Amino acid sequence: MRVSLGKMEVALEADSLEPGEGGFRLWGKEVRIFPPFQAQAFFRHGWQSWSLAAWVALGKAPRPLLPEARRPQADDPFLLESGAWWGSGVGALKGPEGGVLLLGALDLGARVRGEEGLLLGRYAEGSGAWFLAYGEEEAVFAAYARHLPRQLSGKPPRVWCSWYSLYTGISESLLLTILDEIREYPFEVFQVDDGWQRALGDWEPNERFPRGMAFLAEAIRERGLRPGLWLAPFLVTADSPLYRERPDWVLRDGEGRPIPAGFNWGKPLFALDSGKEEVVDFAVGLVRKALAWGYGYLKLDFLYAAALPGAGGEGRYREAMGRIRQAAGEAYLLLCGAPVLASLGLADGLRVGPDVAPYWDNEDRSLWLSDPTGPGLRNALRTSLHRLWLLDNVHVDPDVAYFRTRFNLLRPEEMRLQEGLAHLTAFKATSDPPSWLLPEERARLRAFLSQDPPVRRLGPYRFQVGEEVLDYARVL
Ligand code: 9PG
Repeated sequence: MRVSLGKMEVALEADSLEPGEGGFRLWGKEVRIFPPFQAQAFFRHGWQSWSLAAWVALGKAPRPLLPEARRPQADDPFLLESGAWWGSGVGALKGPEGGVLLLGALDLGARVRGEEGLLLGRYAEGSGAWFLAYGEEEAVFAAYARHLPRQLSGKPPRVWCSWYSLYTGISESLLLTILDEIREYPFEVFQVDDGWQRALGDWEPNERFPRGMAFLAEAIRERGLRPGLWLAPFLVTADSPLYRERPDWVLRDGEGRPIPAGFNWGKPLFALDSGKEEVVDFAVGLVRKALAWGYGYLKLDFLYAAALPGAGGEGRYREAMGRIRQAAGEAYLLLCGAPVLASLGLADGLRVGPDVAPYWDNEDRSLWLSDPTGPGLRNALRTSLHRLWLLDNVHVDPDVAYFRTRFNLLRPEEMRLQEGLAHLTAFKATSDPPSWLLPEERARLRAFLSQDPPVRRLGPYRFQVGEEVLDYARVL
């Protein structure tokens, strides 16, 4: 078959096709598109929030991650293990004149491979629909995004999040102190991150929260803020009571061995089997519990654990998350570590990159382990910048901005890039306690929260944000 995309004729193989808005719709388990140009670059879209999204050079094969870095929390294992360039759900080739040929799945569980003369799309199971377009980069991604689910609930929130300053060292008394410190700043959400729970799977407050989570939520609300809470509903560790009590809930391989679902906090992580109805009931119950405590903003994290192949993949993830969405009602759901395309329409906010950190890059990990998903500002900016085309589908969360120079190795111009990205997405968050800030840093934080400077795209990696021109080229 041949189709005419603008002025370009493209040969392709698919079961069927028809013209659609901004391009063509194709159908097939596997579709092949043959660009009439020699592509130089491939848009490689990682599976979940933390996975790499970027243009990569087709001349070079993907650098295999060293085994230490080939962790299930980095990406779809299939993508990590392949010697070819594959992406999750969507892929694109850039022609010599800069024109972009995009192939994007319209159903779940698809991968796209890029070669100099081929774009190949394949559904892991069954068959499905595809979108094909050619044109200017921004236009073709926007056209694809219009075919995907969307749910936009007003403006993104302004969040104080405990993670990137206190990490797991949070306590009721420390958070109450910070609540007082931020009184003068126009935050909307005060989000308690990881560190409040007894264990993964044991979602009760630990000894550092002596008056309980409902008490803390009430204290947050009294200060006019919306209480936010971090949960990882589908994770468990071997030292958690849940692991002993419900061994049948742990996702296992054919031999009955627990499937590794990552490594963090110095121990292996395991997934709860979202394919089991009881596990989804448990996750829904957990969300209900947090809502009953008074938390109206939930950061649901490590969600890829509910979308692993053994549990039923993205299809099962969407069923499980659909039930959570329903139980959550009007509460704000920020999904993190989440399969990106499969989360659209269910998430209010979606983390679109790896974690920021108070440094630019950890070269031990990014260079020597070839891992682009570790914490660091460069990795976070790179992937988030390549997912801005989702801005009309979901609140795009590029992670927190830093204002502090204390406990921070970032240069001011690096911090500006993250601050600018927050203005671009309108999702404004920080973890800096005002008491850590110098007077001029406090003023900057206040301005960040209270002003919405006009943003204009000057080029793929150049933006005008208010008076400033921000150039993200050094991120690439
Ligand atoms: C809490 C944090 C914060 C953060 C989340 C998530 O091992 N890993 O690859 C890994 C990736 C991200 C991560 C933790 C571990 O951070 O993105 O905002 O909530 O959990 O533990």
